[in-house]
Amino acid sequence: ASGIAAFAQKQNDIPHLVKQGKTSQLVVQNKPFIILGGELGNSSASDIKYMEPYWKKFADMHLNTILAPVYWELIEPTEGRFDFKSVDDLIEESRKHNLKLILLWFGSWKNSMSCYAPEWVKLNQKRFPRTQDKQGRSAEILSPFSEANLEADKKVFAALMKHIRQIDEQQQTVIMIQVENEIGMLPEARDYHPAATAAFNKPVPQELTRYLNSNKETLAPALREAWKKNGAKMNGTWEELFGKSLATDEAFIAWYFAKYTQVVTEAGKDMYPLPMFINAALNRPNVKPGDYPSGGPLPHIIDIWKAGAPAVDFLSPDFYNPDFKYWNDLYTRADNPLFIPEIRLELSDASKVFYAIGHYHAMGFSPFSIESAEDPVKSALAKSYEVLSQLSPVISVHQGKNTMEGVLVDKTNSEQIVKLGNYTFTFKHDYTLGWSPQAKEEQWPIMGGLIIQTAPDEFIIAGDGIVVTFTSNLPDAPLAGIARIDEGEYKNGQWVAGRRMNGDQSHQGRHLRFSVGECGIQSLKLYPY
Ligand code: N0T
Repeated sequence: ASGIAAFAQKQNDIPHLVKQGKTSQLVVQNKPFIILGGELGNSSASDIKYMEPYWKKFADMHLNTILAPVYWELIEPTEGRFDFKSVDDLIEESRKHNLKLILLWFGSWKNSMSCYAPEWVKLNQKRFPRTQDKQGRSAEILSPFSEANLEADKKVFAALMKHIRQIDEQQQTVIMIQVENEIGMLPEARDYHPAATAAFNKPVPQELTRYLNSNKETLAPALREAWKKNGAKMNGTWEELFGKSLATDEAFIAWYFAKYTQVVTEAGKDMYPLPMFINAALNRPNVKPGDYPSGGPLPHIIDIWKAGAPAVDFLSPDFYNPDFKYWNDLYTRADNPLFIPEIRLELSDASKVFYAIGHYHAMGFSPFSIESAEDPVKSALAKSYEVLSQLSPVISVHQGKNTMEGVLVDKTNSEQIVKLGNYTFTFKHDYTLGWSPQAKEEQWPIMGGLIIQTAPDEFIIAGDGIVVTFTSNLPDAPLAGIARIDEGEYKNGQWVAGRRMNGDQSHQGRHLRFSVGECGIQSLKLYPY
């Protein structure tokens, strides 16, 4: 191979993203990889002994990836002196337990705050300035308007990525990096440090106005409105272009958070270009900027982040909010594949993961504080992950294409229609049958599943607590009958059929069903008539 070809091959070898249809896949060791993950509690990865009892739990739960923090204060206790023991321990244990790692860079910012900055940073506020409120009081948030703050973060992050390359480029245990954590401004919508205010009164950088102008059709609605109102004027201060409002303050700080994170990300990628993403603490409706972590990579300002931080591969939602669909819709875009790095550890996760992967073709899913999982959450998630790990090779083939869909049902939204090929599928919550005694209860558990079309008349359906009926879309043969249903498993990517599901199991040829708690995979062949 020529030098260039060999170089390209080598570049391709490290974990990277590849476009497939409407999404991007994570490719690890040259195979698509679906992240069946869990994120560690914040302090758990600081002591490898503390982790000892949990590795077996992760195996029992069929996790393939752990999301674990790297703490600035631990890896650079003294300026310029790096100690990567905590990272090395984590990589070594993950390898022993056959797990991949997504490292979370707890650097300048962690949930808005800068609590992971080392002492030598915290104690030297003159050199490492903080954000200020309107009264000029400092918060424990490193100001994004300080060159010294940026330099310090850049240096340590670059050192970290260089170290990871040295110890892991061969084995590739580390597959992605989250840069910072839930960046945002509190308790004001923007920084009032004099350096920040000076930037606020300067013209909006051309880099941003140009981006907004050339993307004006696809901007997030609020931003599109603001931009229209301003008449697409290219020159002026933030308030001249966007008006005097908290929303403008937030847009302003978002831009500078994005620029800072961009520089940190680039410094890391210069050493080792793993895929890198940022997570967002979602805001709540009718809460004003400053009352939630403002200026993070939120949907209403996502374009500012895209413009300011192009080195960041994608932006991700952390779910501690209701409205799973609402937020996922906003984070799934042509320029943004969905990954869910955090979701509150609860029973519905076992269903939501099917919907995330089936409907949004998500790259992966990861409940928070995974080491604390106990039954019934633990076993429900374990079952979903087991099924999804069997299915991963099939899912990977269909990711980004129109041959895979997902469903999520509860008592109020108990039915969902899916069209695939020549068929229409009606997915209902299992309790709509009224056959289970629990169907009479006030609350129904959230259930979910996914469907993949593998041939014109053949489908794989996986999930829990769903019942599926079918019709044909052909005008001269509007009905659909079951040719056969088999329960089964994928072993090393090969389908191995188990029971033939007929009689009571298919309601004498009327439906396909997973009763609540019976998570599994069934293969279905239909015929139109
Ligand atoms: C998350 C986690 C961790 C009732 C919270 C969520 C993690 C961070 N932050 O345990 O701190 O590192 O990314 C903040 C959202 C809380 C909303 C609570 C609503």
